[in-house]
Amino acid sequence: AYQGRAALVVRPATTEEVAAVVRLCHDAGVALVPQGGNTGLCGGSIPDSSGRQVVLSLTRMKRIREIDLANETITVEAGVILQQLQEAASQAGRLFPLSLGAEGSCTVGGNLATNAGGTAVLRYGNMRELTLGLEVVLPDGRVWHGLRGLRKDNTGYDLKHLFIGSEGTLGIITAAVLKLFPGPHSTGTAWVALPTPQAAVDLIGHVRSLCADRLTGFEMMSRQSLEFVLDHVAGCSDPLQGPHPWYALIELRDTVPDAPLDLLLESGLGHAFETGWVIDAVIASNQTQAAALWALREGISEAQNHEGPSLKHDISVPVSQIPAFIERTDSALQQAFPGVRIVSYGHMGDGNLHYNISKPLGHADAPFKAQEQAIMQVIYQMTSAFNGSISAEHGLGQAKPDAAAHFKDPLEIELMRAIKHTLDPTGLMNPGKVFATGLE
Ligand code: S2G
Ligand code: ZN
Repeated sequence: AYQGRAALVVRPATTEEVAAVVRLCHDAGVALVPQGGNTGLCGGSIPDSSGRQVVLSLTRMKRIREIDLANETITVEAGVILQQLQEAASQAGRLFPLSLGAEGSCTVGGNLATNAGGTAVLRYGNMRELTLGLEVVLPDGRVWHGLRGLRKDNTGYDLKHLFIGSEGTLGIITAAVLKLFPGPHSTGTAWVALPTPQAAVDLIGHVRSLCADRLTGFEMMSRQSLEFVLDHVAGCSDPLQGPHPWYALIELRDTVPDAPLDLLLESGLGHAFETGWVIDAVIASNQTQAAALWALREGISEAQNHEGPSLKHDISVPVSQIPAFIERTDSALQQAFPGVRIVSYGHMGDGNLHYNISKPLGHADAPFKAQEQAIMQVIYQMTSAFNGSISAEHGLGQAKPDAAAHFKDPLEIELMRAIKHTLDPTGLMNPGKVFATGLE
């Protein structure tokens, strides 16, 4: 989706090498574009077309430096692939909970730079909540050695939170101390059909009151989203009879081996049937069936690409407002752009919808793509009207700085610029990202 042309790509293997490259670029006035797994959806790791920017790839920094079981922490370098981190935690009998579709190729550095979310935020939080310490190469080449594994440290501003989510515009994250959690020994997974998004809101409230922290995932998707997957993802089939307007994938986890999570799901869903929140349901009877249900959910992102351009809108509103947002935005879009196909799905428990738009059936790509800005305006204006965010988890990159400048409070942009000018006065760290042109 984004093209660029780098003067060169540098692949340092240690923090000292990263610092040396940054110092050289700083002294030479050359802009740097940090890059991890390059799986971002907003072009945050792609250089501009000038051919003058240097891509600094963290992919050779792959060491897992330390696992401290008693402190429940793991210290990893930025180039470690998320799946490798998950496996290292599991081999140590622990869980590192961050999980998202790109986990086979995204890097921990990129997860930190974008404050990645994914499907377990409901229980464990974003990358921000999973991080205790950072090592960062600052724009002038100095190294901040902040790799502390402390859960309590009230000695002034919590500096790591400036760099988490800064998308490489304030410095280069080279390592982190991350939290580990007790590994789950029981999992319960259900796929349910719902009449409305409001039923999903009612259901998640009920399940959470019943299961508390054992509720680790609650993903919602529209029938349109499921139909794309059934049409384009091999090996996928509809778990229930007949089409239904909405679906939810519910996951429970417990550290107790053989915990009766299926019974908990059955009793929770029994009440949901009585109240009409649920039309139909299936509970996975083994891990294979559970994985097949997750494949339906994780397949949506890929499946959209088979239906022409997918105009992505990663928005969040208060959970209670999701039904009204969907109703009002769907009708506003159909009125202005009749026939557009709305692929509405996402992390219901976080109030985070991937509200993606595909072209009307039979229409050509180009005229639909030409409506991208107008469609985006309708969706972001409605998001704003619900006091939501125009980028819940994917960040701003080069795709959304203008929208952020338009929809965010000007005072927030001013404070962000003050921080940017303090840490990167020469503006060489990932220029053109996060800030709109002229606002850096
Ligand atoms: C997800 C992936 C991006 C998209 O699947 O949770 O974050 O909207 C999204 O296709
Ligand atoms: Zn997502």
